[in-house]
Amino acid sequence: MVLAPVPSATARLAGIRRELRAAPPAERAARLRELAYSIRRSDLEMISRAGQGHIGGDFSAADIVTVLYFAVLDVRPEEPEWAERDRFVLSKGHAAGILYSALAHAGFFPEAELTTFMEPLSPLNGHPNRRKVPGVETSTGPLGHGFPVAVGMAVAAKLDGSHRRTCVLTGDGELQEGSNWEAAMSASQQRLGRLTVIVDRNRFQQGAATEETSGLDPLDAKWASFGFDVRAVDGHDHEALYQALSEERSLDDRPLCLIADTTKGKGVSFIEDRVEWHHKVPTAEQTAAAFEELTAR
Ligand SMILES: Cc1ncc(C[n+]2csc(CCOP(=O)(O)OP(=O)(O)O)c2C)c(N)n1
Repeated sequence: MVLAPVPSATARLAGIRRELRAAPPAERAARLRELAYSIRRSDLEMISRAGQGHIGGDFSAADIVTVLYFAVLDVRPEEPEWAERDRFVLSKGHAAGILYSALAHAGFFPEAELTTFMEPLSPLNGHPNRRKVPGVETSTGPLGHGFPVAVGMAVAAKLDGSHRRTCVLTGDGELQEGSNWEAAMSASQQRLGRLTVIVDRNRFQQGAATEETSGLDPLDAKWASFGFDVRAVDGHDHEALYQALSEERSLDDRPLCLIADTTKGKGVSFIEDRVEWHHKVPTAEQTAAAFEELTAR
């Protein structure tokens, strides 16, 4: 099954991006917020229908992914392989649902396809597959793989002398995988100034808090010691995310790490900060209540 783009999606997305960039900050934030909550609602419906998914990590990443796709990344849904596109790698691949929802909202494929999430022949598997889903830059799922691949993409861009950006989203629990730190050393050694790693710092992993498992703090000092410029950002403040992700970076700057302070399950009161919602699936009643909360926000 091949997913086809929505007609005229490239022009539509470019138009939204242009408008958002030109808008006064309050208006930009309001529009991004509206989009992010619509993207969350679709994800909720997908997970509820499929009976599978990772709602906690999806919702903590929702605002970051929305700001990237609608205000920051230069991508063309009708030409997903356009060579000069900016790259986004979802290293925490279990959050596939929020990526699919964002890609569909951006027009990489019709939103109606989201109803097939997790069905046997659907391209929309539990982890993103670059051979099946347009817009997915690399297949992820095994934690600790996406960021190293993104570093390779940023090296390729630098060798090309290209200003295309590479952005990657990692989980904080994911950073317990040593491969990330090998990639970080390599990125700073090569001064990959157009590489941005965003850490979804929701302080939970599967089944426990990160600091109870294999603590990461002081995380900012760790990234700085690995040669990154480090910024803290509220991972649910759309304007703050937009500003942080729009910082001008040259090809030879140090790579950038944004530590995004997030809440796992953000947007639904009974899901927020509850460890069991890493991959718990809402009942019909919970889905209705969650949908209502996501609409009221
Ligand atoms: C190498 C590897 N080990 C284990 C898993 C199973 N797993 C999936 S999600 C997850 C927890 C990830 O935590 P974090 O990166 O903090 O993600 P978030 O809390 O943002 O969902 C684990 C252990 C995996 N996908 N890959």
